[in-house]
Amino acid sequence: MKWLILMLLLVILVLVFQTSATSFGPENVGSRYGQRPKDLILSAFYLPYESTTILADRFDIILPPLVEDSETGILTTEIYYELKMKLVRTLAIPQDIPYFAFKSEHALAVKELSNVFLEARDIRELFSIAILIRDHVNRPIYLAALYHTFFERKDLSPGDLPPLETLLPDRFVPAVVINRAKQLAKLAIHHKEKKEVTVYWHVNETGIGPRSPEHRVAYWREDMHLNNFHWHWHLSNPYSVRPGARDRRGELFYYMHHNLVARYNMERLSVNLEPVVPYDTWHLPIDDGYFPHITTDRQDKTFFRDVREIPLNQSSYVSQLEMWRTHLYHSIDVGFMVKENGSHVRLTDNPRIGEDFGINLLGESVEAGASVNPALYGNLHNLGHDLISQSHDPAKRHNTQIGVMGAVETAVRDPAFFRWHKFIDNLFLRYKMTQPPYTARQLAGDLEVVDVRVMEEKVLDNYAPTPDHLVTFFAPSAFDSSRGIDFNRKPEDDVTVLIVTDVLDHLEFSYKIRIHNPTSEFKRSKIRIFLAPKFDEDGERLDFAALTHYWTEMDVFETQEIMPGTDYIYRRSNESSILSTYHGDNNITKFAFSGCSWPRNLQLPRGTPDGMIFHLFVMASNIDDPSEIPDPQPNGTSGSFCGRPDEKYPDKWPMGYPLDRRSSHQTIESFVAEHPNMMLKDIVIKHVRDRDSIGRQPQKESSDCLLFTC
Ligand SMILES: [Cu+2]
Repeated sequence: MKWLILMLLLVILVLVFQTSATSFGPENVGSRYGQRPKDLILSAFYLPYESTTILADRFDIILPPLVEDSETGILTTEIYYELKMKLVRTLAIPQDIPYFAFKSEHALAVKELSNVFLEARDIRELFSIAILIRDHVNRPIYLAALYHTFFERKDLSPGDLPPLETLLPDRFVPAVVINRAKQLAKLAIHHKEKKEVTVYWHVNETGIGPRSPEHRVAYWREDMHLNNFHWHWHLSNPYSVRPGARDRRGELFYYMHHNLVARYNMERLSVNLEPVVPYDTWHLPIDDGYFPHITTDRQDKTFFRDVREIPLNQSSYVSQLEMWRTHLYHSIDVGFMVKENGSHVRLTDNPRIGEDFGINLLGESVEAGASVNPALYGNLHNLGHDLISQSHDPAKRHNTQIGVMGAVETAVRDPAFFRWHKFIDNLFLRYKMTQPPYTARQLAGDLEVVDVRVMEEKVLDNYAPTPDHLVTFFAPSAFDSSRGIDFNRKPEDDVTVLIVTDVLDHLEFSYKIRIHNPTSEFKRSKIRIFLAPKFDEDGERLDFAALTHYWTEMDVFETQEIMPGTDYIYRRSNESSILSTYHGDNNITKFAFSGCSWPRNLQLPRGTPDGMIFHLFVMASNIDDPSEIPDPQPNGTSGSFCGRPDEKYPDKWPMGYPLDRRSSHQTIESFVAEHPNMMLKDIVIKHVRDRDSIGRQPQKESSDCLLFTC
């Protein structure tokens, strides 16, 4: 009997212990301070100065017993066995290394951790799990999984995501600036006088010196919002996502990166540089190195070499890349890919019912995500990032870290990113050129575009905007780094540390489109607006084929009903399909936007001081299904560049339609002249130094002056 009572007591004890260790449901997260679920989860992002115990106390969370970490001496939680078993890959990644998105072990760790976040019953449970494990997992991997969770969960919105630079400033800002911020914050905390510290970071403090021509476009490659966008894109559309969870994901990979490279080339033309040279001769050195001053450098004259890992079976070999490239080129040229079982799958962008877009199959195989045959087509894009990021120390002799090309939040900074992506883009364009030109029927539309006018909004008193003339300039952009850098603050120290730099910007503008509706019915239309430079680096006119490399989407949207006869369509630039609908309400950090959105400040290419001429292409196409009411753009996602989780891509045509294929026309002018539903307009983009210089005489641009001060 005594034994029986003892056994019973033991069972009760085990049950009690298990419950306290495994259940972190809503009942455990108190609402002592009345936190909204959104605020609760956002605090899980901010790491450095609030320890797990402080955070748990603030939110009234019951944690399992704390233990002392044998290495750091910090008191932290112990993860219960069941959870540990779900996070085997995640916990195997060392905590103090950057997150290498293009390495499959890292991508799988993010997937594993986000699955745990997705399984949580509600936000409170998700929060409890997040703070329970955050001391134990690699920080960027933890953040990547949380970001991905915001794109997946219906009870969270990507529009609420904090900009990544506020969480990981050291991935966006040179180390010297971070040190300056730390010094100033220390003084402010010590003297208790200032509530706000501002650290100015000059746009010329880049990873490339003014003696290199590449310095001229460093402001663009190193733009915080552009790097933030690239991070968001890859976490909203990861190659490891469940196949089918993102409609036309492979095609979107092509389309977003194509636009990124096309816009980079427009920027290069604006500062008198030739378009980027693709990196496709892999035994030749990449002339320019890149020293980002945030993480590892990449010396001059590095090139693709085998990366020999220990263990050796994780090595990457250049010959693998060459083999995959040959197989991909062959598939493009013969018009089909070969599946694992040997059957053929046709490559066409005019798919029949049940067939996939050829460009989507190619995109999935090139990146590589849900490839039709991973053994044959390999992992070209990801491995290229990997080889460049390790080209400075491929045999691991110097024990250096991987360069910026290995991480999605920093890759765009390196000029080699664009050389690599122009090679990838050319591979896709090789496929696009195999597609037959669109037929007259495919290009037709019921409505006619009579005139287009682009007008800046009149926001300055002494400046009268000129139709079809737009202005760009540099303007300050700030973010609050207080929650991403450990300033050794105590909770009562109320000091905000703003980091300010200049970014390219423009005045808001709008399109006024005059439409003729020759029918007797009210009709809706889908308007497609694209931009490309009119002249190349030698001042020659770009012909139809050359423009295929340049067209970039400015906006694609569905109109209201257009009445018979003449009607007008008005559209504001900030409503664009490449932007998210999120609008920051804080004036100081107004550029900080959330979710997956093309940077608002880079909506226009820079242009030149004298004014650079661009083609604006406008097409009124028919609505795919007139009975369908267009979905509003979800908060925090650009439909055109990022797609929508679990929804169809918002357009049925191949991305880039109707300018993504060859044509029998030599020039864009003759192509457009044949179609009354299209219109071509010259627009001029002028670059001035800053907002105060708008409307003044342009300054002379001298070749030896620093980019920013000219
Ligand atoms: Cu990318």
